[in-house]
Amino acid sequence: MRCRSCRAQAIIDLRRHNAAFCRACFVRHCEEQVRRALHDYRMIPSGSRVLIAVSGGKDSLALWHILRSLGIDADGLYLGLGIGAYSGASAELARSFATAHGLVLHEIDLPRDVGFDIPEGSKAARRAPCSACGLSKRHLFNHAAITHGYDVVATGHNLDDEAAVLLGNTLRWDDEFLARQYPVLPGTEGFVRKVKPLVRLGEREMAAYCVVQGIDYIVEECPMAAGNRHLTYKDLLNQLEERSPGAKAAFLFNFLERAHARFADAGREQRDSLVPCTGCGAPTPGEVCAFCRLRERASGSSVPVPVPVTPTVRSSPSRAGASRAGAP
Ligand code: Q46
Ligand code: ZN
Repeated sequence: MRCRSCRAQAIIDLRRHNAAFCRACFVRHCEEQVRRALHDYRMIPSGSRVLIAVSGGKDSLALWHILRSLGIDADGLYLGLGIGAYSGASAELARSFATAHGLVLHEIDLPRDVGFDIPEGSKAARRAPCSACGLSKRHLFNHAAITHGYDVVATGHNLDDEAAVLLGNTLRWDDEFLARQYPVLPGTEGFVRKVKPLVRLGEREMAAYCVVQGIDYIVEECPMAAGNRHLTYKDLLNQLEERSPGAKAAFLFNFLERAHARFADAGREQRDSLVPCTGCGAPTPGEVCAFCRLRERASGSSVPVPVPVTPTVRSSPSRAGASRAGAP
Protein backbone atom coordinates (compact mmCIF):
# COMPACT_ATOMS: atom_id res chain seq x y z
CA MET A 1 0.00 0.00 0.00
CA ARG A 2 1.56 3.26 -1.17
CA CYS A 3 0.87 6.85 -0.14
CA ARG A 4 -1.33 8.63 -2.67
CA SER A 5 0.70 11.82 -2.38
CA CYS A 6 4.37 10.73 -2.25
CA ARG A 7 4.33 6.95 -2.98
CA ALA A 8 6.11 6.17 0.33
CA GLN A 9 4.91 3.24 2.45
CA ALA A 10 1.36 4.07 3.59
CA ILE A 11 0.26 3.73 7.23
CA ILE A 12 -3.47 4.25 6.77
CA ASP A 13 -6.05 3.49 4.14
CA LEU A 14 -9.04 5.85 3.89
CA ARG A 15 -11.66 4.14 1.78
CA ARG A 16 -13.90 7.21 1.82
CA HIS A 17 -11.20 9.13 -0.03
CA ASN A 18 -10.12 6.08 -2.01
CA ALA A 19 -6.61 6.86 -0.80
CA ALA A 20 -3.81 5.70 1.48
CA PHE A 21 -1.29 8.01 3.18
CA CYS A 22 2.16 7.80 4.74
CA ARG A 23 2.65 9.34 8.18
CA ALA A 24 3.65 12.83 7.04
CA CYS A 25 1.02 13.06 4.29
CA PHE A 26 -1.68 11.77 6.67
CA VAL A 27 -0.87 14.56 9.17
CA ARG A 28 -1.03 17.06 6.28
CA HIS A 29 -4.36 15.52 5.18
CA CYS A 30 -5.86 16.04 8.67
CA GLU A 31 -4.59 19.61 8.85
CA GLU A 32 -5.93 20.31 5.37
CA GLN A 33 -9.39 18.96 6.27
CA VAL A 34 -9.51 21.25 9.31
CA ARG A 35 -8.17 24.21 7.32
CA ARG A 36 -10.91 23.64 4.73
CA ALA A 37 -13.64 23.43 7.37
CA LEU A 38 -12.40 26.63 9.03
CA HIS A 39 -12.33 28.38 5.65
CA ASP A 40 -15.53 27.04 4.10
CA TYR A 41 -17.68 27.81 7.13
CA ARG A 42 -15.72 30.94 8.16
CA MET A 43 -15.50 29.47 11.62
CA ILE A 44 -13.01 31.65 13.45
CA PRO A 45 -12.98 35.36 12.64
CA SER A 46 -9.49 36.86 12.78
CA GLY A 47 -8.60 38.15 16.27
CA SER A 48 -11.07 35.87 18.07
CA ARG A 49 -10.24 34.39 21.45
CA VAL A 50 -10.89 30.67 21.11
CA LEU A 51 -11.82 28.22 23.89
CA ILE A 52 -11.67 24.48 23.18
CA ALA A 53 -13.95 22.08 25.05
CA VAL A 54 -11.32 19.55 26.18
CA SER A 55 -12.43 16.15 27.44
CA GLY A 56 -9.13 14.22 27.45
CA GLY A 57 -10.45 12.16 24.51
CA LYS A 58 -8.86 11.81 21.07
CA ASP A 59 -11.03 14.37 19.29
CA SER A 60 -10.58 17.38 21.55
CA LEU A 61 -6.84 16.79 22.03
CA ALA A 62 -6.30 16.25 18.30
CA LEU A 63 -8.30 19.41 17.60
CA TRP A 64 -6.15 21.43 20.01
CA HIS A 65 -3.00 20.00 18.40
CA ILE A 66 -4.16 20.68 14.83
CA LEU A 67 -5.29 24.23 15.57
CA ARG A 68 -1.84 24.94 17.01
CA SER A 69 -0.21 23.47 13.89
CA LEU A 70 -2.34 25.83 11.81
CA GLY A 71 -1.15 28.79 13.90
CA ILE A 72 -4.38 29.25 15.83
CA ASP A 73 -3.94 29.91 19.56
CA ALA A 74 -6.65 28.50 21.77
CA ASP A 75 -7.11 27.88 25.48
CA GLY A 76 -8.83 24.75 26.81
CA LEU A 77 -11.61 24.17 29.29
CA TYR A 78 -11.98 20.81 31.00
CA LEU A 79 -15.28 20.02 32.69
CA GLY A 80 -15.01 17.43 35.50
CA LEU A 81 -18.20 15.37 35.39
CA GLY A 82 -17.62 13.42 38.59
CA ILE A 83 -17.75 10.04 36.82
CA GLY A 84 -15.36 8.21 39.18
CA ALA A 85 -12.02 6.96 37.86
CA TYR A 86 -13.01 7.82 34.29
CA SER A 87 -13.17 11.54 35.12
CA GLY A 88 -9.94 11.37 37.11
CA ALA A 89 -8.05 9.75 34.22
CA SER A 90 -9.50 12.12 31.58
CA ALA A 91 -8.57 15.17 33.65
CA GLU A 92 -4.99 13.92 34.03
CA LEU A 93 -4.64 13.41 30.28
CA ALA A 94 -6.04 16.86 29.52
CA ARG A 95 -3.65 18.44 32.04
CA SER A 96 -0.63 16.49 30.76
CA PHE A 97 -1.36 17.59 27.18
CA ALA A 98 -1.67 21.23 28.23
CA THR A 99 1.53 21.07 30.28
CA ALA A 100 3.50 19.32 27.54
CA HIS A 101 2.51 21.95 24.98
CA GLY A 102 2.59 24.99 27.28
CA LEU A 103 -1.13 25.66 26.90
CA VAL A 104 -3.71 27.23 29.19
CA LEU A 105 -6.25 24.77 30.57
CA HIS A 106 -9.16 26.03 32.66
CA GLU A 107 -11.22 23.67 34.75
CA ILE A 108 -14.73 23.50 36.15
CA ASP A 109 -15.47 20.62 38.47
CA LEU A 110 -19.18 19.81 38.48
CA PRO A 111 -19.35 18.32 42.04
CA ARG A 112 -17.11 20.98 43.57
CA ASP A 113 -18.29 24.06 41.68
CA VAL A 114 -21.91 23.32 40.82
CA GLY A 115 -22.96 20.88 43.53
CA PHE A 116 -23.72 17.63 41.68
CA ASP A 117 -22.06 14.89 39.65
CA ILE A 118 -23.47 13.21 36.57
CA PRO A 119 -24.16 9.70 37.97
CA GLU A 120 -26.05 10.85 41.10
CA GLY A 121 -27.36 14.15 39.74
CA SER A 122 -28.97 12.58 36.67
CA LYS A 123 -30.69 10.00 38.90
CA ALA A 124 -32.00 12.67 41.27
CA ALA A 125 -33.22 14.75 38.33
CA ARG A 126 -34.69 11.67 36.60
CA ARG A 127 -32.79 12.34 33.40
CA ALA A 128 -30.68 9.95 31.34
CA PRO A 129 -27.00 10.49 32.28
CA CYS A 130 -26.01 11.61 28.76
CA SER A 131 -28.90 14.06 28.63
CA ALA A 132 -27.89 15.66 31.97
CA CYS A 133 -24.27 15.59 30.87
CA GLY A 134 -24.91 17.19 27.44
CA LEU A 135 -27.08 19.90 28.98
CA SER A 136 -24.41 20.69 31.60
CA LYS A 137 -21.65 20.83 29.00
CA ARG A 138 -23.60 23.15 26.67
CA HIS A 139 -24.56 25.47 29.50
CA LEU A 140 -21.22 25.60 31.30
CA PHE A 141 -19.01 25.96 28.22
CA ASN A 142 -21.20 28.81 26.99
CA HIS A 143 -21.29 30.40 30.45
CA ALA A 144 -17.52 30.13 30.92
CA ALA A 145 -16.77 31.53 27.45
CA ILE A 146 -19.02 34.55 27.96
CA THR A 147 -17.79 35.18 31.50
CA HIS A 148 -14.14 35.04 30.50
CA GLY A 149 -14.32 36.94 27.23
CA TYR A 150 -13.88 34.17 24.67
CA ASP A 151 -15.43 34.80 21.26
CA VAL A 152 -15.60 31.23 19.99
CA VAL A 153 -16.06 27.79 21.58
CA ALA A 154 -14.60 24.97 19.45
CA THR A 155 -15.67 21.39 20.09
CA GLY A 156 -14.20 18.11 18.88
CA HIS A 157 -17.36 16.78 17.19
CA ASN A 158 -16.18 14.77 14.18
CA LEU A 159 -17.87 13.53 11.01
CA ASP A 160 -19.10 10.33 12.71
CA ASP A 161 -20.62 12.30 15.61
CA GLU A 162 -22.36 14.74 13.30
CA ALA A 163 -23.71 12.06 10.95
CA ALA A 164 -25.10 10.11 13.96
CA VAL A 165 -26.80 13.22 15.36
CA LEU A 166 -28.23 13.97 11.93
CA LEU A 167 -29.62 10.45 11.67
CA GLY A 168 -31.33 10.87 15.05
CA ASN A 169 -32.70 14.28 14.09
CA THR A 170 -34.05 13.09 10.74
CA LEU A 171 -35.62 9.97 12.25
CA ARG A 172 -37.64 12.36 14.42
CA TRP A 173 -37.77 15.16 11.80
CA ASP A 174 -36.98 17.56 14.58
CA ASP A 175 -37.10 21.00 12.90
CA GLU A 176 -35.40 22.95 15.67
CA PHE A 177 -32.55 20.48 16.10
CA LEU A 178 -32.06 20.27 12.33
CA ALA A 179 -31.89 24.07 12.21
CA ARG A 180 -29.10 24.04 14.81
CA GLN A 181 -27.19 21.20 13.14
CA TYR A 182 -24.45 23.13 11.35
CA PRO A 183 -20.64 23.25 11.76
CA VAL A 184 -20.84 26.87 12.88
CA LEU A 185 -23.49 28.53 15.04
CA PRO A 186 -23.09 32.30 15.11
CA GLY A 187 -22.99 34.07 18.45
CA THR A 188 -26.29 35.66 19.44
CA GLU A 189 -27.52 37.43 22.59
CA GLY A 190 -26.44 35.16 25.46
CA PHE A 191 -24.79 32.55 23.22
CA VAL A 192 -21.15 32.47 22.19
CA ARG A 193 -20.20 31.39 18.63
CA LYS A 194 -19.74 27.61 18.39
CA VAL A 195 -17.67 25.77 15.80
CA LYS A 196 -16.85 22.16 14.91
CA PRO A 197 -13.58 22.19 12.96
CA LEU A 198 -13.31 18.35 12.81
CA VAL A 199 -16.51 17.97 10.80
CA ARG A 200 -14.56 16.71 7.74
CA LEU A 201 -12.63 14.02 9.69
CA GLY A 202 -13.87 10.66 10.93
CA GLU A 203 -13.36 8.94 14.28
CA ARG A 204 -10.77 6.54 12.89
CA GLU A 205 -8.76 9.42 11.42
CA MET A 206 -8.71 11.21 14.78
CA ALA A 207 -7.54 8.11 16.64
CA ALA A 208 -4.82 7.57 14.01
CA TYR A 209 -3.80 11.24 14.22
CA CYS A 210 -3.29 10.91 17.99
CA VAL A 211 -1.25 7.73 17.55
CA VAL A 212 1.08 9.18 14.93
CA GLN A 213 1.53 12.42 16.89
CA GLY A 214 2.12 10.60 20.19
CA ILE A 215 -0.93 12.17 21.87
CA ASP A 216 -2.02 10.20 24.93
CA TYR A 217 -5.81 10.18 25.21
CA ILE A 218 -8.47 8.34 27.20
CA VAL A 219 -9.21 5.17 25.28
CA GLU A 220 -11.87 3.75 27.61
CA GLU A 221 -15.50 4.42 26.80
CA CYS A 222 -17.35 6.56 29.37
CA PRO A 223 -19.06 4.08 31.78
CA MET A 224 -22.31 6.05 31.50
CA ALA A 225 -22.48 5.63 27.70
CA ALA A 226 -24.54 2.40 27.77
CA GLY A 227 -27.96 3.05 26.29
CA ASN A 228 -26.87 6.24 24.50
CA ARG A 229 -28.91 6.29 21.27
CA HIS A 230 -26.10 7.90 19.32
CA LEU A 231 -23.98 4.78 19.71
CA THR A 232 -26.72 2.81 17.93
CA TYR A 233 -26.88 5.40 15.14
CA LYS A 234 -23.09 5.30 14.81
CA ASP A 235 -23.19 1.55 14.59
CA LEU A 236 -25.83 1.62 11.86
CA LEU A 237 -23.91 4.22 9.89
CA ASN A 238 -20.70 2.20 10.22
CA GLN A 239 -22.46 -0.82 8.73
CA LEU A 240 -23.62 1.34 5.85
CA GLU A 241 -20.15 2.84 5.40
CA GLU A 242 -18.63 -0.64 5.32
CA ARG A 243 -20.77 -1.55 2.31
CA SER A 244 -20.70 1.86 0.72
CA PRO A 245 -17.60 3.93 1.58
CA GLY A 246 -18.40 7.64 1.61
CA ALA A 247 -22.07 7.15 2.53
CA LYS A 248 -21.66 8.87 5.91
CA ALA A 249 -19.99 11.97 4.45
CA ALA A 250 -22.53 12.14 1.62
CA PHE A 251 -25.41 11.95 4.10
CA LEU A 252 -24.02 14.78 6.24
CA PHE A 253 -22.63 17.11 3.58
CA ASN A 254 -25.63 16.80 1.25
CA PHE A 255 -27.81 17.81 4.19
CA LEU A 256 -25.57 20.78 5.03
CA GLU A 257 -25.37 21.96 1.43
CA ARG A 258 -28.86 21.20 0.16
CA ALA A 259 -31.31 20.86 3.03
CA HIS A 260 -30.12 22.75 6.09
CA ALA A 261 -31.32 26.16 4.87
CA ARG A 262 -34.89 24.81 4.71
CA PHE A 263 -34.91 24.58 8.51
CA ALA A 264 -33.59 28.10 9.13
CA ASP A 265 -37.05 29.49 9.99
CA ALA A 266 -37.53 26.96 12.79
CA GLY A 267 -34.20 28.07 14.29
CA ARG A 268 -35.07 31.78 13.99
CA GLU A 269 -38.51 31.32 15.57
CA GLN A 270 -36.98 29.46 18.48
CA ARG A 271 -34.28 32.11 19.05
CA ASP A 272 -36.80 34.98 18.88
CA SER A 273 -38.91 33.47 21.63
CA LEU A 274 -36.11 33.27 24.23
CA VAL A 275 -36.13 35.27 27.46
CA PRO A 276 -33.48 35.53 30.22
CA CYS A 277 -33.62 32.73 32.83
CA THR A 278 -34.72 34.06 36.21
CA GLY A 279 -32.02 31.92 37.86
CA CYS A 280 -28.88 32.52 35.80
CA GLY A 281 -29.80 34.98 33.05
CA ALA A 282 -29.11 32.54 30.17
CA PRO A 283 -31.61 32.70 27.27
CA THR A 284 -34.43 30.19 27.69
CA PRO A 285 -37.89 29.54 26.23
CA GLY A 286 -39.45 29.27 29.73
CA GLU A 287 -39.03 31.18 32.96
CA VAL A 288 -36.21 29.01 34.33
CA CYS A 289 -33.62 27.42 32.01
CA ALA A 290 -33.18 23.66 31.73
CA PHE A 291 -29.78 23.80 33.42
CA CYS A 292 -31.09 25.66 36.49
CA ARG A 293 -33.94 23.14 36.75
CA LEU A 294 -31.44 20.28 36.49
CA ARG A 295 -29.18 21.84 39.10
CA GLU A 296 -32.08 22.41 41.48
CA ARG A 297 -33.20 18.78 41.27
CA ALA A 298 -29.70 17.28 41.15
CA SER A 299 -28.10 19.31 43.94
CA GLY A 300 -31.21 20.16 45.92
CA SER A 301 -30.26 23.84 45.81
CA SER A 302 -32.36 26.45 44.05
CA VAL A 303 -29.86 29.23 44.66
CA PRO A 304 -27.79 29.87 41.55
CA VAL A 305 -24.12 30.12 42.51
CA PRO A 306 -21.56 31.79 40.26
CA VAL A 307 -19.55 28.97 38.67
CA PRO A 308 -15.81 29.59 39.04
CA VAL A 309 -13.49 28.73 36.19
CA THR A 310 -10.11 27.73 37.51
CA PRO A 311 -7.08 28.13 35.28
CA THR A 312 -4.98 25.14 36.24
CA VAL A 313 -2.17 25.12 33.73
CA ARG A 314 -0.59 28.23 32.35
CA SER A 315 2.15 28.53 29.80
CA SER A 316 3.33 31.91 31.10
CA PRO A 317 1.59 34.71 32.97
CA SER A 318 1.87 37.12 30.05
CA ARG A 319 0.43 34.74 27.45
CA ALA A 320 -2.20 33.01 29.56
CA GLY A 321 -5.73 34.02 28.68
CA ALA A 322 -4.50 36.42 26.03
CA SER A 323 -4.30 34.10 23.05
CA ARG A 324 -6.01 35.29 19.91
CA ALA A 325 -6.55 33.54 16.64
CA GLY A 326 -4.88 34.69 13.47
CA ALA A 327 -6.70 34.35 10.16
CA PRO A 328 -7.04 30.66 9.34
S1 Q46 B 1 -19.35 11.83 28.82
FE1 Q46 B 1 -21.39 12.49 29.24
FE2 Q46 B 1 -20.57 11.31 27.03
FE3 Q46 B 1 -20.39 10.00 29.39
S2 Q46 B 1 -22.28 10.78 30.34
FE4 Q46 B 1 -22.81 10.42 28.21
S3 Q46 B 1 -22.47 12.39 27.29
S4 Q46 B 1 -21.16 9.14 27.44
S5 Q46 B 1 -19.61 12.21 25.26
ZN1 ZN C 1 -30.74 29.33 34.28
